[in-house]
Amino acid sequence: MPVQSALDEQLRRDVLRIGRADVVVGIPSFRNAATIGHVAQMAARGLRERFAGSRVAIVNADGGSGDGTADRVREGATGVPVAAGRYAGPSGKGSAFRAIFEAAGLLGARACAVVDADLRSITPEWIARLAGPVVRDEADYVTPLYARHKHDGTITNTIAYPLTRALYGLRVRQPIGGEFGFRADLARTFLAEPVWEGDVARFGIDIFMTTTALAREARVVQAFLGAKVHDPKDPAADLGPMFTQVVGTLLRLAARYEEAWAPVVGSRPARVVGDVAPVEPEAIPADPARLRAKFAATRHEHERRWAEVLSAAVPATLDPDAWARIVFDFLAAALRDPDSCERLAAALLPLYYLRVADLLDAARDLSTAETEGIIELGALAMEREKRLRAAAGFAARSRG
Ligand SMILES: Nc1nc2c(ncn2[C@@H]2O[C@H](COP(=O)(O)OP(=O)(O)OP(=O)(O)O)[C@@H](O)[C@H]2O)c(=O)[nH]1
Ligand SMILES: [Mg+2]
Repeated sequence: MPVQSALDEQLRRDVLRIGRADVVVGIPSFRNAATIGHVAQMAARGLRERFAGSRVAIVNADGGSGDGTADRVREGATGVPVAAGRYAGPSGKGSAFRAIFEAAGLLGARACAVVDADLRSITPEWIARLAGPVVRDEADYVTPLYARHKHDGTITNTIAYPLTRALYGLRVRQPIGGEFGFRADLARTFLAEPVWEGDVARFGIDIFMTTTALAREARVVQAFLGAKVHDPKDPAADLGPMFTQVVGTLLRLAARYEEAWAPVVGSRPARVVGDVAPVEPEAIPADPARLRAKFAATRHEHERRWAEVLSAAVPATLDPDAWARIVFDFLAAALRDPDSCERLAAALLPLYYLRVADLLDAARDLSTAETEGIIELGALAMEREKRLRAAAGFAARSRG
């Protein structure tokens, strides 16, 4: 249990009133009144229709929206008890999850699913696929698998997926997808980690959960969910803070779990629950020129650190091999000094802009499915880079 509760009074009261639930759906929110009613409605239907006979509940942990978000949840969740209130702790999705973990523990839940509050494409089946494998004791941790537009998920495609795959050896395609299922035991493990004041309290939460599950050898499966349609973000405008939170957390955990991943060579596929049907995701605009401009505008701030970290000069374009070398140089620096992970992630950001620009150019005339082939090449490059470095030791300053 955490030293300080992550539940505010209202949330705790609601949870205690509900008493017990075997299957819990958690929804983190911050100003999602326009969309969360639908999410609650689909979650309630999924729980009622697909877990009939189990005690179920919905927990909404909110960041202090003041826009009626909690009312929309209570209205939407017909026939399912709702606990809704604010979480305590730093503002962010991770703090909301921490409150959901704590609530699931108090409710004595066996399985929990979490879904974002801005989802438009969620159906009751999502709840069945996320929580079902855990309820049936076929899995400890369930990640989402969806068709995403080739311009969406750039943090996933450039680093979260390929690096997590190369390190821990499992091909979890959406390690930071936002929707998850997990055993309550695992939620207890998450809660016990001393991470709740930093980036994990914000958008580092997803990579923290997935990495913790992988490093502790939980049984991980992927749930096919069709397409993810949610409130869109402009990749050039919004992704900076999210990148540093996700990548800072990824590097820090890599330092912590080196013993778990160092011996892993290559990777194996992760099991998929549910039929994978072809889906055409909504198009997302992207502008490589703008990303290159951001790279050019911010590189000078970081060149000193690059000189310390990188084993070669930054090439004009970042192909999969060049990018894999850079990422493993940063990983090596993180292993040498785990307390520098946030600063390292910030220094990697301009290089990520450049890598995304190159990826967008390479995918310009390709379909979403064909782009997947490019992502695969990127992942294989990371696996190769890991093999090259293993002999010298992963923290070595540069390759001999
Ligand atoms: N409680 C709380 N929830 C948050 C906060 N920030 C985000 N969330 C929730 O976390 C979920 C995901 O947030 P989004 O902003 O949709 O982020 P995302 O979909 O992962 O990011 P993109 O893929 O870039 O669109 C949503 O349910 C948000 O309401 C916050 O500060 N507090
Ligand atoms: Mg979203």
